[in-house]
Amino acid sequence: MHFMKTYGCILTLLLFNLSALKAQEQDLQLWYESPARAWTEALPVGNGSLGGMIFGGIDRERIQLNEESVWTGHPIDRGNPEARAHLDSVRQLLFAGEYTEAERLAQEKIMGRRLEQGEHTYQTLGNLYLNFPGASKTEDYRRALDLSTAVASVHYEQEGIRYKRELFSSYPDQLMALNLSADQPGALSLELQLNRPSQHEAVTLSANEIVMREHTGNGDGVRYTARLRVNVSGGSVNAADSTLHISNADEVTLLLAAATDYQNKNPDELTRQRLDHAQAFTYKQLKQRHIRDYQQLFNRVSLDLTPDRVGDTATDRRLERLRQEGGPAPHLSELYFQYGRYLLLSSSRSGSLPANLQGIWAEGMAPPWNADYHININLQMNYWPADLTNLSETYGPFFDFVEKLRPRGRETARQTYGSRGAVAHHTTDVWHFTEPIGKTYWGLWPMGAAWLTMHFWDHYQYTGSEAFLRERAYPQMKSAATFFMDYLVKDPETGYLVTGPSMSPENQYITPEGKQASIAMGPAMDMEILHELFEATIKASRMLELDAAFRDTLQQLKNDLAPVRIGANGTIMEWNEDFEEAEPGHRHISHLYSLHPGKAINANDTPELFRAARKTIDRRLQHGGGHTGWSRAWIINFFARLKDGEKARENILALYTKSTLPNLFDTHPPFQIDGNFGGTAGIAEMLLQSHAGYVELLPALPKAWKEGRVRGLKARGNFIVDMRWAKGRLTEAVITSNSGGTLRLKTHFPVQESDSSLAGRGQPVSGPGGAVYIYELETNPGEVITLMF
Ligand code: FUC
Repeated sequence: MHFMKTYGCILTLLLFNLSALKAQEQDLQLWYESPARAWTEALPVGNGSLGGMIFGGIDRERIQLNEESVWTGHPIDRGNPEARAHLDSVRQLLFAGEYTEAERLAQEKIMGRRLEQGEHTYQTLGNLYLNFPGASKTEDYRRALDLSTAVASVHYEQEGIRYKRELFSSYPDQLMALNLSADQPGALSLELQLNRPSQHEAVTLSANEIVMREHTGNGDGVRYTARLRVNVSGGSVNAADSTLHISNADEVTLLLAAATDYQNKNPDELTRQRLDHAQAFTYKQLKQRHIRDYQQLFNRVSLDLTPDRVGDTATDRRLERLRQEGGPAPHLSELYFQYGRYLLLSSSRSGSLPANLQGIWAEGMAPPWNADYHININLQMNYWPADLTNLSETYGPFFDFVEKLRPRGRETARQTYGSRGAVAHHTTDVWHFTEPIGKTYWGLWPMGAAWLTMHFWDHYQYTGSEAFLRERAYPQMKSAATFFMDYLVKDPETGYLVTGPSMSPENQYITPEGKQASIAMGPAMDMEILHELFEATIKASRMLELDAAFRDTLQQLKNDLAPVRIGANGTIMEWNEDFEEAEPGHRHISHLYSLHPGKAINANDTPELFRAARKTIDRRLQHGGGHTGWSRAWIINFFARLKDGEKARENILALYTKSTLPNLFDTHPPFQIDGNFGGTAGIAEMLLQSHAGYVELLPALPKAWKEGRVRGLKARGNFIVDMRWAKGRLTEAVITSNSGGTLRLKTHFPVQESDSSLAGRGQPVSGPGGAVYIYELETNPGEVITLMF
């Protein structure tokens, strides 16, 4: 074995940092040769809460604006007061095989109130328009988003003058900045307007400000203020007819702040304070402050999958070419991966709401699904890359939000099920509702909170923060597990404990009478989530030395939980009876929860289920599965966990060619951001996995990525992993142990012998001779371990 500690840091620097920086400067740009014609061609900027989409128009620039808490509505009770009284009857009907009758009764008596589309919804903040009167023919146009700085830009030439616009949304200064400049003095003349498609906005003008205010939802929603301040050098500014006119300026900087009263703060004051504070800085300083803040997080990870660089092809053309000609497109994977990290940083910073179905970017007054928080896959998927791609800080808003569901969740548990603990169903919104709403075949699924809870445990595993475990993860886990202690029932036929009435999101099955039904007792996904939730909660309570009696009860219940089973066709049974799916190619592949994001289905512990999982995906795909962006992204993660790099890559290409818009937003269709985040996580899972008790290096490397390096991915146990490979073979890994502790390492290549002082600390558990090598060694906090293969 060859554990080389010496020079670890220097090597890391040489091998990873320099090349990574070079790659980032050159290639981490989305760029286009013409202005955006549609919103899905515009480029997004964001600071977690304040977002903009820049179109780059020549005679008219449009920056479409969002503020994450611009929501209509208010908290309302959406539950069905009759639910609890009818719960048992629905269960009995399901146990008796009266599926459609059970469904009818549940629909009538259990389901709560669904609001009309758009009643409580996220909405656009409005638009900032810049009109350039008399604009003439343009040359040398380029519109770009640089992921290495989080600055969008537009460059062009007109009548021999070169013009430039730059846009970014700053987290440290909580504002958006748009700077316009030209290479000749006095060349900038434009008109500015701020408006909103509601047409209920009130716009006021002063010498250098436009302020827009509104009580959204016609008075049922948040109040917002958007405040735009103009700074010009040279030229003049005049206000007239709700427009600011700027004439013959040398340079123009527009600063925009926006806020709402969602958190009971005064948006007028907040926006004024932010802009006043920014007056202390020049545009250049604001930009530097933004870039410094962004790069501290973004630069932790670099990915280089190809020695051949992309050359000079615009992003939309590259996508188009890939669609027509196919191809390995490894560089597109670098870009897509880093774009996912960019989007997470831009839609989820601490102190804000979590990324919604569209992150923070939504164009109109009634975005699809209200751009809310669906919690039967979508919100969860948004956070798959958070720890893995070393952006643990972006998780803050997610945990805050899930904790805020708890009081309502306790009320719903009591009212609907007569249970203690907290529950949430398939979706929620900024008003934190948790009741089952709408149709049974998507709404009657009491597992939302339980699944969200698993993220707390996972985050603890990645970060090793005992304070997080004690103060946040464990109380959340206890509350979720407590609900199921009261709620689970015994299946009279098998004696196992099952959930229900529930369903397998959002699929239906064929009843023995040939009818379609959705609700069932003990669907596979529910049981998989519960096995893992109970196991984690038991472990956590033991680690924290808390709640011994509670732990024992949980252990007994866990022993009695219905197991996951394989059906007659060799796939994992989606329901507790071997039903046929109404939609065998359904986009949700819920019964593989324990393959990903869960961990119980893996080659070591459950080889039969592992093989059946493969068949399950194949069956879904044979029947047209993966047709939505997020579904495709999940499939990439599944194949990564099945250690099938070729299949993972095949599905990555399908994601790019079938479910990606010109601005690289994922499309369901329509635009939905989960696929971006799921795809990003999938790429990382192909390179590094740590769910099964060890850190596995290059578990699913496809042939097309035969040369490459990655720096900065995070593994559970708080290890930071850098790797380099050539000809499809791992050559070097540098692992930084942030918290110390046991490193169990799994590789497909043996570590070479060496005379290093670390030699002898690791033991190959299997091999040589076998295809897999497992090393186990104790690490100290901060220790850097360099391994040559
Ligand atoms: C889930 C999915 C849909 C869609 C919606 C927002 O319910 O089943 O496909 O992504 O969320």
